Amino acid sequence: MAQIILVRGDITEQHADAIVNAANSSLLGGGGVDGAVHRRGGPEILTECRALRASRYGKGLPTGQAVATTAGRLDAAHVIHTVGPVHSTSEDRSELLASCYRESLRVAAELGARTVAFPAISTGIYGWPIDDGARIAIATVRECAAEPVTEVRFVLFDEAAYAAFEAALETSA
Ligand code: AR6
Repeated sequence: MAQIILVRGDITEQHADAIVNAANSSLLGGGGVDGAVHRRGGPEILTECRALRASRYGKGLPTGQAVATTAGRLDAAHVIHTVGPVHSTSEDRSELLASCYRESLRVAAELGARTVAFPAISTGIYGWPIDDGARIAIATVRECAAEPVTEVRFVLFDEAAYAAFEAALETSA
């Protein structure tokens, strides 16, 4: 069972074997975590993302899936890009959000990553309520994190996100 750690901070400043990016299906960058990852990681990441679009993901990376590239100048070996669902009040998309965590961990394990840093996927521009996003994140990671992954670190940008993850961790213990 992997250890789950919560930290407050900027995910692009983390040292980890794999850093997860809250991307969109174009894989070509955006705002929030995605913007910061490409800005700080440098152009090598985008070059690999473009190659992935040209080869495996002509129609884009589907929501809930994950794919790895180099981490460029980030202090990590890999960036794992995953596409969270946009929150909806008319449809339950929880399974797609859980899939982001599950698939990212599967890719991380394939890469031999021991430490994996996640942002709170979908809880920014994609509008997912932080308490529910935290609950799904913690429950899924508890269920799916397995060897060789020994540490899953959630990197929370603000106090509200940190508090939501802390509560989810306590509730699920
Ligand atoms: N480090 C850690 N957490 C961060 C950082 C950071 N540098 N920046 C923001 N957050 P978001 P999404 C928090 O919007 O909701 C992009 O345009 C933020 O406060 O990055 O999945 C993509 O291209 C929030 O709690 O991702 C997509 O189009 C969480 O990280 C879209 O946004 C996720 O916020 C994806 O939206």
